[in-house]
Amino acid sequence: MKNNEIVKIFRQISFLIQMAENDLNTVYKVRAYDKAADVIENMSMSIEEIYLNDGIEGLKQVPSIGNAISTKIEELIKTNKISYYEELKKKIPIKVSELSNMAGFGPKTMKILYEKLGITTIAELEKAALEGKISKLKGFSKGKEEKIIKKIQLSKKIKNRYLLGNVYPLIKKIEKELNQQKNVRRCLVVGSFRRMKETIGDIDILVATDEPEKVIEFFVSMPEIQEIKGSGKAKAFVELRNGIDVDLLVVPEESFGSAAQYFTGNKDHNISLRNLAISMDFHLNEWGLYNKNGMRLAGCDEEGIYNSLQLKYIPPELRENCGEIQYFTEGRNPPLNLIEYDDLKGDLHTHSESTDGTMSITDMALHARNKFGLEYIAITDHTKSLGLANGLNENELLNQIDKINALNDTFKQNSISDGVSNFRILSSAEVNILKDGRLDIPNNILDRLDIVGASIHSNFSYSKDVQTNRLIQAARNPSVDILFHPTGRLINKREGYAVDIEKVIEAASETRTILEINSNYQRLDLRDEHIRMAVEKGVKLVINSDAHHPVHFAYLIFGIGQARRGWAKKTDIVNTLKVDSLLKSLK
Ligand code: DGT
Ligand code: CA
Ligand code: CA
Ligand code: ZN
Repeated sequence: MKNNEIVKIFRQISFLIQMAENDLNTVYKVRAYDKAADVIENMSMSIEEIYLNDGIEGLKQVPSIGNAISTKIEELIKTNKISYYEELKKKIPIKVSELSNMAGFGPKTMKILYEKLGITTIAELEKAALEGKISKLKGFSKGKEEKIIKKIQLSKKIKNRYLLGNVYPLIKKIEKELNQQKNVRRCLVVGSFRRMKETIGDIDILVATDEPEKVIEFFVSMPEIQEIKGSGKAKAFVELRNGIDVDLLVVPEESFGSAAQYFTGNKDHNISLRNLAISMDFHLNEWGLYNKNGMRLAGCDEEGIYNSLQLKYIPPELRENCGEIQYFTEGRNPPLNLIEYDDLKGDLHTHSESTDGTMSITDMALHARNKFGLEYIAITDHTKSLGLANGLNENELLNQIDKINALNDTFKQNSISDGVSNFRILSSAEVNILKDGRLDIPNNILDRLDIVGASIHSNFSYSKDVQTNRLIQAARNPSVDILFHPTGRLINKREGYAVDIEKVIEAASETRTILEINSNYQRLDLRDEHIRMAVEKGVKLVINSDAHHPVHFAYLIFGIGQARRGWAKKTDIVNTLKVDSLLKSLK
């Protein structure tokens, strides 16, 4: 029994309980299954092995797995079934594996559709929506029906792609461990992962070694691997416990550069590069770059390949065949000075426990400074019309300013006495944009804050014109410095509201409003091609974590990756500035 199979079953049980049961215990049961699924999803050990070695007691050592859950796991491993799950499926005979995966489409909605229209599969759901049956139900509308259709179409398109942030920590760990092996000379994760693409189909790992068999033997026995799908002299093909496939490719060291180039891709970039080689009477493949006499010109490192083709080195994030080969032609263009992974000095979008964050302002600041090396953060708690997040009203905002001023004073004093670097908390807010583009806090209050971000959190179903106008109005507001997550998308889950991004970029340019690159790996909003449009128009950008917990500062690398994919330079990103220069640069 694989970890990801257990996770799937637990998530389905949670979904079915919410459809089938409604008593005092429901909430607790649902939470127990959800938490267990979250934990198992991120484990590097096999749950089955833990059980086989140490029994129920072993399972109970795993955080979030208690009595009830461990007995269910035992039953599953012993009998291949959970009778409680079978009962639930009998009670609610829907195709739960399909329907529970449609995020944003919860068990409560599904319950109504099952009871009123007998819907049990996605195909039936799509048919009912297309026939207009759903909008006729009480509590449903034409808009909701259209959303269902859109969601089904989206879910057909995105099958089987993983979010970069969901696999990143585990893959980096595997890369590091391979690099530490004595017989591994070099190891690099290539493919879409290296290009920092927002979603990943499979993982490609490249290793240079003189002892391929030994390395492959080590790799396929790593605890993160749950199934070996194939393995040969220079290759292995496995599935990790979280379900993602990995291709391991082993090459001799003298071909490491050409193989890294080839397997980093993308495919179209490779084809263009190969054509360029052909036009110079060369030949390029994963083993090296050769001239017409078969003499090897380059291959041990990527720079050598690019330079021999009279190109400057092209960073992986740009290898999407979007004009990079023309741009990087030697002697043609000024250097790009892309934003680098250590360029950020601050974070202008973070939440505290005053609203829907989970930690105090002090904890957020200390983590930002001590663990992530930042010099400043803005606390951007939500504002009053966002009831769900406990949004702050005018008075609470003013109180928060006082609190932040006091904290800044202690930071100053401590840094003088401890000799540690000074840190600045900026007072701010994530102000909610209302239906008509006005804000829910008046300008005379906003002007007391150091910096102001604004974003849309509701009324996603308005027309493109209305949404675009909301954002343009917010940009035109003289108190608004930044538009947060401008399109509202959630990758693989929600397309975001309809918006004419070109017009928003134009308005940002006219009003000197900064646009956000939200680093939360579910958002990455703006997306890469929008970033490139904004950069071309000279619009300033900010890379923010949107941290609701101090560990979320780690998301910033995904925002930086996205910014690089959008060809953003250090000078395009305002939070590469020192705090004083940043504040001076605001509109
Ligand atoms: P993914 O896995 O869908 O997220 O995207 P990639 O880019 O990682 O694609 P993948 O895993 O199929 O292949 C890894 C790299 O190998 C790809 O980026 C470029 C290279 N490659 C694969 N197939 C071809 C091909 O037919 N021609 C060329 N020139 N390169 C290829
Ligand atoms: Ca891949
Ligand atoms: Ca692959
Ligand atoms: Zn936020």
